[in-house]
Amino acid sequence: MLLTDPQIRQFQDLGYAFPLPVLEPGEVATLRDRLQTFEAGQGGRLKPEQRSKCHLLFKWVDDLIRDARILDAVEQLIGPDILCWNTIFWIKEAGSESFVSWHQDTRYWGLSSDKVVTAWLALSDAGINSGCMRVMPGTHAGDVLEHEDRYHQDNMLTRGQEISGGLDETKAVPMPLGAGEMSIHNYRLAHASGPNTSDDRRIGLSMHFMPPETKQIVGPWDCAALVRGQDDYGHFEATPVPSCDFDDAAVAFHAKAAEALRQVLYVDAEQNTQKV
Ligand SMILES: O=C(O)CCC(=O)C(=O)O
Repeated sequence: MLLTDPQIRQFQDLGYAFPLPVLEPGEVATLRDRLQTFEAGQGGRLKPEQRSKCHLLFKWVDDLIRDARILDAVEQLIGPDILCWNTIFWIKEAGSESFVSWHQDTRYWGLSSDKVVTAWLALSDAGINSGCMRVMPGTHAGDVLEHEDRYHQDNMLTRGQEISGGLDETKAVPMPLGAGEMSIHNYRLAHASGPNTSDDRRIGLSMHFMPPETKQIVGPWDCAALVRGQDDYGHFEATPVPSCDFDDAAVAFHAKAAEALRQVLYVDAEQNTQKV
């Protein structure tokens, strides 16, 4: 799937593009079923430590980060050599108060590049009433804003980090998606999302792509999957490609990768809220 010229221009000027059709209805239903069968099998929802770097746990997520329908669009934005740094499930249960405060990911991920791109794929409908993402157009081109840690049990972010100076919410743009559609945004773009007042779960999978010249500048070690082209830099250890869901070698690697991620996300934090 290729972005049109106006979509590329909008991404460059405003920091985002949506909705981009990716999966057919039958494919979304199959993937949602695989997730929910797994959840039922372990007796409940995903555990916090299963949310991040989840391409190392679920083979079908690893397949998604290599899917040409996603990567063709990403390549148009960051070039032919592409690493996937992280994958995160964002699940808001039906009627849940879960929310995400206004934040810029640049502030917390320890990545040196301005070109990191988030692709957010909807595995259920993600409309306004289910708490779809909202973005603040153009903020990707400005400074990294001051954030405060405002720990809150319903905030899905590790520290409840929130941009401290008031943002003008009247300028926010909601990005509603149907199941199988995706949005793309620059990780410096300020974004947030509200509670899910619908009677269905809102299931999102974010995939974070970057060019290989990127460095991890907060943590001592990090890893990423080479999903297209080549990595001439070697700043990130290559993650193993799982051969099946919960492949032993990939699960062992996941434990190390998730711990390294926690060290970056919680660096200097007052609380470890165990949300990842
Ligand atoms: O799923 C959400 O509502 C927020 C996701 C998010 O913050 C992200 O993908 O960076």
